[in-house]
Amino acid sequence: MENVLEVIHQAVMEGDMALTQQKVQEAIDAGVAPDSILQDSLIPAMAEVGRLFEEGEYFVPEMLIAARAMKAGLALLRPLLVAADVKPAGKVAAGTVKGDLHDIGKNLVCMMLEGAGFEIVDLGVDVPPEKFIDAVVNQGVDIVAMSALLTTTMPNMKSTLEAIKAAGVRDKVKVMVGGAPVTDAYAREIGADGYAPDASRAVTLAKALMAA
Ligand code: B1M
Repeated sequence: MENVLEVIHQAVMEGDMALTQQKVQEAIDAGVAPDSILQDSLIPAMAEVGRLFEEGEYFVPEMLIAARAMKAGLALLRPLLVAADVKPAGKVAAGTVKGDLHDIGKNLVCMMLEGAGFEIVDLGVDVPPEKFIDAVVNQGVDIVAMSALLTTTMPNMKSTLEAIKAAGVRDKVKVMVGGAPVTDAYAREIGADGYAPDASRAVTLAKALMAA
């Protein structure tokens, strides 16, 4: 059965959605533990994709199709993982801030985080501060992940952070930010807990924030 896990690993890396689904189903049917399919095949494959992206060997399209293949495999596993009560790596509420409709990068970040075992509450685009706060208060998320692609909407990261503070829940959640115009210096200036320049490093950051 080691072989089928290797095939799934390779299929995800190549972004072969159909083969990923077929082999994940085959592994399930053969009795491989869902947690093992996730931890020993899907997650390492996405980690490898992230590494290749950081090294400049993979680009956004390769990362996107790999993430889609991973998602397709995960869709078959999810009900089994829930039934087996496998704990996620953490729960993340992700959204593009108020006034901003760009979601390709945010979706990629969500997919990579999901690929790394995080549970995602995708708040979508044009997300007002109240929606982020609602996710912290009512959905028990560990991390708020804000994306912004416009210099004009970046300040809404600051106002969202201020609203989270004003709601008295800042100590309940870590806040990470990213998006093309966002910088590490800006993240520090507004009091976020971290900044990631791309989806792969968003995973590294989210893991570090969970460990902190
Ligand atoms: Co818009 N747009 N756009 N646009 N758009 C940009 C961002 C722009 C740079 C284009 C330009 O002028 N050169 C410019 C912004 C200029 C600025 O503010 N300085 C711009 C503009 C001006 C606009 C409009 C105002 C245009 C208009 O209507 N006059 C308008 C605004 C609408 C609004 O949001 N209110 C607008 C609209 C649109 C479309 C709807 C047409 C479309 C968005 C479709 C969609 O997302 N569903 C669009 C697109 C596609 C772009 C460009 C071409 C591509 C963005 C993208 O998807 N990149 C963009 C130009 C460019 O970037 N070259 C542009 C690919 C994506 C994978 O990268 O989103 O950077 P990115 O995400 C990366 C990292 O940034 C990071 O990880 C991702 C993957 O590695 N990351 C995070 C992102 N979020 C993160 C969160 C994290 C961590 C990492 O932690 C939480």
